[in-house]
Amino acid sequence: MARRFTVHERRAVRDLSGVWEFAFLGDADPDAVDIGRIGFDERMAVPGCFDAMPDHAGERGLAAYRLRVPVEREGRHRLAFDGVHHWCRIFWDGRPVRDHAGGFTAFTADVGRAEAGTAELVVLVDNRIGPRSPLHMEHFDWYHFGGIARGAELHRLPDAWIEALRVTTEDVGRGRFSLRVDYRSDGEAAVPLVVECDGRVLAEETVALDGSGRIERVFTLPGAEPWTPANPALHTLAVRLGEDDMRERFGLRQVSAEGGRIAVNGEPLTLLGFNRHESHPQFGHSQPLPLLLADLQQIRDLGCNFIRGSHYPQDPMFLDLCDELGVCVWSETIGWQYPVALMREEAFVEAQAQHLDEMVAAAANHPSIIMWGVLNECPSYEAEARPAYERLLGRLKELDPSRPVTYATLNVYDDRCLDLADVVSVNTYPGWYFGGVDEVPKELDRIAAHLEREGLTDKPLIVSEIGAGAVPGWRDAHGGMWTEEYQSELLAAAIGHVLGDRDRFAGLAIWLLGDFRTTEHKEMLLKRPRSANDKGVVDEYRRPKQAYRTVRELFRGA
Ligand code: ADA
Repeated sequence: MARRFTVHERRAVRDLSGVWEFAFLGDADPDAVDIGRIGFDERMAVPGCFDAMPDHAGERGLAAYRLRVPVEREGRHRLAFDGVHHWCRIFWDGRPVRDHAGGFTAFTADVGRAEAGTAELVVLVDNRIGPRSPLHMEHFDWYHFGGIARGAELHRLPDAWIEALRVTTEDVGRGRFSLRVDYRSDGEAAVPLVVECDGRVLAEETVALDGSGRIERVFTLPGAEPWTPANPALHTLAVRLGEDDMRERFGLRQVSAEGGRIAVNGEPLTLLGFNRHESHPQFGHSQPLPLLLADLQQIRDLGCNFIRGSHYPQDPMFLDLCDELGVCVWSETIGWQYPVALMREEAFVEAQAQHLDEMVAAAANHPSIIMWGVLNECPSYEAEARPAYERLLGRLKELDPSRPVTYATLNVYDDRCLDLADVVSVNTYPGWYFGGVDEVPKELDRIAAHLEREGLTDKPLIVSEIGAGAVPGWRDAHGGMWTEEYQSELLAAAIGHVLGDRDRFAGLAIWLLGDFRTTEHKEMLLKRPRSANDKGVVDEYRRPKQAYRTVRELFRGA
């Protein structure tokens, strides 16, 4: 996985990014494709989204990517992909090795023992909305781009190898943290384990690898600086197990959500920020480094301390940069108003659970992630949807008891699942889908009063979406809906109200940082001029609108 540090120094890792051979197969059924007969007469960038490129803009169908991969030495090999949209089947030397559904999360594909020489890697990628990728639906309010959108690597694994490292802060003041090393090995063996933190040896021992696949240790870093948004101190852990190694960066920090406040290391925070989509007219869901940095420069310039990753897990490099810059992140699974009938289906909930597992596995060590979320605006107001919420929020708690969990509710007044969340997060559009700007403070007060009546004041309340559309450059004397003036006025009202009552409002994530392309679904398109959700304070090319200055002044003065 492309990170801000070298993850493996000893393990042989080959970066597969570059220009691959490509063919667009259109309406083909992946089960019927003979990969030996594909004419790869095009070229495509990896990482990249093929349907954001001029030759295939807006096309849906099956695509094939091919790369000839040098294999330096014979041995056990594994492919690692950081995100492929939305469904793929991977072939190694003509042999199918894995299918994967759902973009935005990392997964691996074991290819077994490979001979030295050149292997042929073919990836069939399907960007059609359909049963192969049940997590994506056409009515969602964003355009689902397709392709090998994030990085890809080939790893050679020794006889015993590290699957994952998990670092959990146990006691910030004493610099105590626990480390879990998940490993796999071909057989039982006694191998050296060396753990270093910031170049200091914390453990050097011989461990007997058994069937448990897990080594657990607790360490202290006396006097180590904790991670806070103001001083995001990071520590680098290097673990060597036998012939293999892995590094991870972490921060000493604990998060709590009690007494109506979110606190990092005991310091209550008012979360101020935006929802952020990973979308760009030229790159789709692929996020080139300069783009990630541009977003973060604007996030910092705007005075934000918070980003909600709407509505799917964000790029690992973005999270690394948030760790470094002290930006708190809400990381959530993919979702957008799934119908209740779907949420009752076992196969669907299972697909969500697998995606959730992948999200946590890839991102659990980021100190910037201060809460996990699921299922944006799904029917949490329907009794039949509750089992899905129970299962998914419960799964998050099981995988990571150290972070609060939440979900953005579409209808707080009838919600039936708020007791399952640690943080109550409310999406609301006063002044846009109902009422005028004067409705903003009234609605926010109504929400707070409702939660008080329900006895839910111990749970911090976040306004997880609020905003107004503004067609870039559209200004007029009336200052009505779709103008930059109106958006600016509405956001000022929302921010003013939240900041004026920090005892009741623990945070605000404005909808939206940057405009993005929406779905082709007619019902949605008719509400989206320029085919874009244009509630951003910058447009899709990150050019600031009038509201940018307004928000910047208010957030910076907070
Ligand atoms: C919802 C949804 C967002 C977006 C927004 C809007 O709250 O969660 O993804 O669609 O509405 O712009 O209407």
